[in-house]
Amino acid sequence: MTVESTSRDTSRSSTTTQESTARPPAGDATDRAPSTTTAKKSTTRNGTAKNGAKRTATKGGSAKNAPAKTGAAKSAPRKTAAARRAGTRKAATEAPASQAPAPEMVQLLTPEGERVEHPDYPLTVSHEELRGLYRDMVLSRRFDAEATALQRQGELGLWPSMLGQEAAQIGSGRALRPADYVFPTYREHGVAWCRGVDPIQLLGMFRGVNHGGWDPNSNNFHLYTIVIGSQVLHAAGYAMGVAKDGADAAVMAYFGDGASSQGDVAEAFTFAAVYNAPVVFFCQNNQWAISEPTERQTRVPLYQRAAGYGFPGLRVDGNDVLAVLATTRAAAELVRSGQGPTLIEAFTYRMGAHTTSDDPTRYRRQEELESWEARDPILRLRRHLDREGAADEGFHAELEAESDALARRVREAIRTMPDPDPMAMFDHVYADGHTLVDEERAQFAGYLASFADHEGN
Ligand SMILES: Cc1ncc(C[n+]2csc(CCOP(=O)(O)OP(=O)(O)O)c2C)c(N)n1
Ligand SMILES: [Mg+2]
Repeated sequence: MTVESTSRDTSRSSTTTQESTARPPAGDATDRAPSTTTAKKSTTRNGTAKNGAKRTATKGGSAKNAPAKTGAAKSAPRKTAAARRAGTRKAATEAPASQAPAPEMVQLLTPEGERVEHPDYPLTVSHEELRGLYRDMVLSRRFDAEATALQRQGELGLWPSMLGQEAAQIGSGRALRPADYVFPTYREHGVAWCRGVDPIQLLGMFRGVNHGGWDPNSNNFHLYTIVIGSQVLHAAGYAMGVAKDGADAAVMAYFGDGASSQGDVAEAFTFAAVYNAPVVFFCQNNQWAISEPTERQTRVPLYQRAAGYGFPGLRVDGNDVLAVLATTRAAAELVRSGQGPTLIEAFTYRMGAHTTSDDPTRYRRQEELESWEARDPILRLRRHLDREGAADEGFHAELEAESDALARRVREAIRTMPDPDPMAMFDHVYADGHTLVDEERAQFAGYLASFADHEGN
């Protein structure tokens, strides 16, 4: 389903490069006219599951047979494998899912920045609100770019960039109320921004100086979760608690297209559905799970999975901040009103690398990237602001200055971020202490004290 390590990425890259060369550019569906399908209607749109399962099995077999070595393109065994893959693709192309009309998608802003209406998602936004959304997106992109640069300079061990996903994150983040609770993955820097988490706090874990760096209860924003999909199950459980408390809050479970294949996500869907839990499952389908394209996760559009669990699902243009805002607001309202969970698939694109350890040129085509760059979420809102005359030069100049100041603050903060006290690693293992941990603490203290230059901290 997904590729775990960088080394395994590399070993598979000859396969994935070949395969992705032949696949149609991801996200062709975004080029189509905006949909008029409601979330309710979309729950009935399924029916290819049986064939899908069959095809998946065939493709799985093909992947297993793929050569493990890179650079095999010119060798004979590679040719055989390529032929096998071509056969697999043919089978997939002939399958009904590929011939089905492009899935419906809610859109309120075209890539040219033109406002369009959707009968189920009316949205009135003032110029001030538009500027606010634009500011959020610009500043979170700047923060993200700065973090990527700092990783390159050795200040962070790793950074997962959110480049390209700003509309999905800011639109959904700004749709929430303070009492709502968010369970993020590791890439939700824009959502963290909306929740009021100081961006500096996001960096500690990636610098290796703490395990999270913020108090989840201060902003109702849980710690980043690296274990794919596990936070979705946590969110479902939390939402079940919210329902029992009778609280007026929505729970947001963020996850990716790759995570949608995890058992934890399936279990979360089941529990949330049968317990009517107030959770919005928010899947950012950014088209890739490291080097694996979405077509390796599913044979039906991801939002249609909701139908099988008995709750509504919809696909929204994830590069359209207004559509994401409107659909997430509606979904949050729905779950708060006690009608059970709902699924939003935000159809977007990861424009950068999976993380700074990844090299996407090994497995995806430049044309694909360019087709999505033309739909850049920030550019789209900028075009809309210009059309509307909603922001003058003064606003943009001020924003640029604010952006530079944020970048400076991030750089200064990371370079002065204190290293942790090594003894602190024992502090939160158990809430009330434990004899084994006490022993280990004493042992480690002795070890540290054995160094001549040890200063007692
Ligand atoms: C349980 C588990 N399996 C594998 C991994 C390795 N891994 C890290 S990110 C990732 C891909 C996730 O893709 P997706 O859910 O689409 O999220 P994205 O990174 O695209 O935002 C994988 C497989 C992991 N962290 N946890
Ligand atoms: Mg993904």
